[in-house]
Amino acid sequence: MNPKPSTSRRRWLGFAASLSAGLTACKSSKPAADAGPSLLGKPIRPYGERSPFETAARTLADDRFPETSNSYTPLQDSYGILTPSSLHYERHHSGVPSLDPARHQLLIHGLVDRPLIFSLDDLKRLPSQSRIYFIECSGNSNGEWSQKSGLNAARSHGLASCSEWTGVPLSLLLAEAGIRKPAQWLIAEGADACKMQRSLPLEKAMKDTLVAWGQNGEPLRPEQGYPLRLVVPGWEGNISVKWLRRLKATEQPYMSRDETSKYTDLMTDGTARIFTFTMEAKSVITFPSGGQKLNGPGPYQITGLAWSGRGRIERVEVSTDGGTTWRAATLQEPRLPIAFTRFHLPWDWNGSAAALQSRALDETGYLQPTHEALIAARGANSLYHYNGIKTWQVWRNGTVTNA
Ligand SMILES: Nc1nc2c(c(=O)[nH]1)N[C@H]1C(S)=C(S)[C@@H](COP(=O)(O)O)O[C@H]1N2
Ligand SMILES: [Mo]
Repeated sequence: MNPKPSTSRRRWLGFAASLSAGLTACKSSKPAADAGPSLLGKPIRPYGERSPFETAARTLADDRFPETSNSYTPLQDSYGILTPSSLHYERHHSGVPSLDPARHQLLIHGLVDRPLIFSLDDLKRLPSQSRIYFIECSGNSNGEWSQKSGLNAARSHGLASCSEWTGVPLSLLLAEAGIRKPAQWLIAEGADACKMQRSLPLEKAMKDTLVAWGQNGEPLRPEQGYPLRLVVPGWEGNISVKWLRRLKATEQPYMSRDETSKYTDLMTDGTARIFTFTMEAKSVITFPSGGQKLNGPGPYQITGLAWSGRGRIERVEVSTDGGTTWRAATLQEPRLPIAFTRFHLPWDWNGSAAALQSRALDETGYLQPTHEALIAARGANSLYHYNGIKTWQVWRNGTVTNA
């Protein structure tokens, strides 16, 4: 054996020593009055809550009208690939309606052989499926167009979350109703005050769209569309209509507010891209990320999330020198298509300033672009569909800021 431990090994030993010193300090300085193993603990309870020591929460957008606003998932505090339902980001155009599942119905009509009305009970008698998908608002990271977006990963990337959704494939309901020629679109409508409407191409409706009532093993949260929502995998969040009450088969799209004046991308030549549904490959480092602090040089695990609306994440590379050199990160299995993928990379921080970046490649060969490449392709008028490479700046004192 090498009699002289390497510097990095010595650093590890120092790290471990300070860790155990910390643990001892914790024990003696903070005797928890009600937590001793010999004392009787709290009684059983019907619905679980997290430890009172945990405080991660959604950040509410600073808005005068919280009913038409949004909240961000604290990605910087996340583990694994699933977002707890209580922390799933929210985006509401007219608040969260209170709907009685016993009275809620879904109407399918328009160019169909048999107009149908389904109650929740009717739907639940059909063969259901559970699938893990991310949902991302196309407005996520919109501040990054000017590189002025939020201080932390919630603010910059937290309009994206990943849940297991349970429901029935929309194709099954459409087969029951019998789509008539020349229908090419479905108009989906929500039961909230704005009656949100989006036009969904029939092809996507038949391919993998779910009519979902379950989220992470229990009913949808009211904020996520209770009791029924569309989940349109990999497409901009806006089309996953919540509080779903109606689907109308039509020949043409409706050109509703949310697909004309909103959710379109204004190009530099004055034209607008429209029906830009797919959320393209994107990634963000969640540790170390803005607002966090590194406790001195030494070994760390860089970690983050990558996702693509086009399918599986194939590779994630991480740079600690602002994109000059890249190293392949380890991808956590299972890598599910159209779901968050967790990546890790060990990093021995030498204490000097570092610019951390990640870039994702999906199974179609699409590589997440740099900020500059995205601006060159789309201009800077866009509000939606920002997926450029994100930089976090680590300073010599260990603080991490948005760059
Ligand atoms: N009925 C209805 N559906 C809706 C919305 C809405 O305001 N009303 N917001 C849309 C937008 S813009 C997004 S990004 C997603 C957000 O879903 P979440 O709140 O479950 O994260 O729902 C979409 N579906
Ligand atoms: Mo959205």
